[in-house]
Amino acid sequence: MVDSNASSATTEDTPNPKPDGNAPSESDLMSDSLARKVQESLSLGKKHKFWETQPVGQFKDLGDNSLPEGPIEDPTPLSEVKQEPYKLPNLYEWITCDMDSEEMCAEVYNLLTNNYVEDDENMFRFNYSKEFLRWALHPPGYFRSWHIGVRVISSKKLVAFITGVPSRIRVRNDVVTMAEINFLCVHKKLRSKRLAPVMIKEVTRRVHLENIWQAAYTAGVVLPTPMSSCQYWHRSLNPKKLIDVGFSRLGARMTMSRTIKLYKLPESTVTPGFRKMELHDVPAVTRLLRDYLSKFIVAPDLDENDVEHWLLPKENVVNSYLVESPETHDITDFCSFYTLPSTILGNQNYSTLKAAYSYYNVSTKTPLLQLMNDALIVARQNDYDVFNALDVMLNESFLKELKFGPGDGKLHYYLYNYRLRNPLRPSELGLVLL
Ligand code: MYA
Repeated sequence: MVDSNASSATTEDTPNPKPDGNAPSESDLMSDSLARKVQESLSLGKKHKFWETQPVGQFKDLGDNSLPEGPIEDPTPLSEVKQEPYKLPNLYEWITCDMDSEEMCAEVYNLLTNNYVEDDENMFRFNYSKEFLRWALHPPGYFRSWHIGVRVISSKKLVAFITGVPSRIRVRNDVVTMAEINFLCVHKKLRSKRLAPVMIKEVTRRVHLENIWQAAYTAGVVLPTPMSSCQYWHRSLNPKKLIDVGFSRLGARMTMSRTIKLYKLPESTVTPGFRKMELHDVPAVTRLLRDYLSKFIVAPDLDENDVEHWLLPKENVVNSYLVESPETHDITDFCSFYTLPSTILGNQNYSTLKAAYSYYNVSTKTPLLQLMNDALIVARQNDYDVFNALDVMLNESFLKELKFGPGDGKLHYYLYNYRLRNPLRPSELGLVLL
């Protein structure tokens, strides 16, 4: 659905038929289309004037396996990090955004609500809530100085924003402290004036000042060079509304009533012991998650503080459920999703699409398919219109069977100042960025 940091509307309302045995796999197709995009941009002589100057994998090095994995540039002594902010065009000034302040948070919310990511057809725009923004920007050990705004000096209007939060990300066997960069936004009226590169350089400088030299981020656009290219899948929960607002289309030979029947879910969850996560579950959930995430090449290194922050349920922000064995009381399975509504642009009848985004899911005893079906059921009970999931981790194993359909956009994952020898398949990725 709406995305450029996400994907866009489903192209059909029935899940895709399974590819035949000889067809290329999803991940082959993915890297082919990426390779095509890169080829195209190289042959067009398309330059990335900014990204070519940055320590990121460059397109010309794709396929060169002789380059070592790991940091591209060494850290510089902190005394050599530029002490003063980058220069902005004359009429603008930097600010550090205190998201605890109601006024500041509202200003950021308004900038993003009106100017952040839209789908390719400009039908939907992300509408991160204020509670969500506070949660996303205040994890353990966050730096206020990484929440950066740009104002017009005369009017004080906020016109641009970028953020970082610290996180430990494991790449193979190395746990690297990184910044997760998100919410880059330039007001629609100030686009294409090369403000984004200045924003990125300024956040980089402030990250360096904390002696951190790597970052992770996602984008809907292809930049030099994705570590993985993933796809969003969408599971209709409220098909009539999704069709009415143009998010999805009625499938061939489908009527509305057949479609509603197709996506109907049971009234209540089926797994015995399925319940909401609570504070006292943090240690058990941390153990489950750490064990699960160890299977992926790139994944966050979560401790109990991180799990408490990122996964303890928070109304209208993040939902987490687990399975507590009725016999042993062991916590055996876990699933979670976050809430990211989108504004529906220019529709008479509806203004908001309520979307759930699959976050981290772990199954050890309950089949993943059943666990995720229960997640769909609670999402439907809570009035979500659609449940979205990327094809990361083991998600491919349930998407088609649970009637998710592929979206038509991609989400590209990137690392800054860290080279991987080869791009990863989505199933090798254990990371979900907000
Ligand atoms: S992804 C979400 C991005 N936001 C949106 O899509 C919201 C709507 N769009 C906008 O607000 C603007 O179009 C933005 C660009 C701000 C995106 N990531 O100023 P310009 C490059 C990185 O003239 P504008 C998210 O938040 C573009 O290729 N670079 O363009 C993660 C070109 O460079 P080059 C991007 O359209 C962000 C240059 O900017 C993106 O007015 C991660 C043009 O600048 C993009 N999404 O503004 C940021 N879009 O010539 C990187 C365009 O080289 C973090 N560009 O091709 C890197 C790590 C930093 C920390 C490091 C610490 C060690």
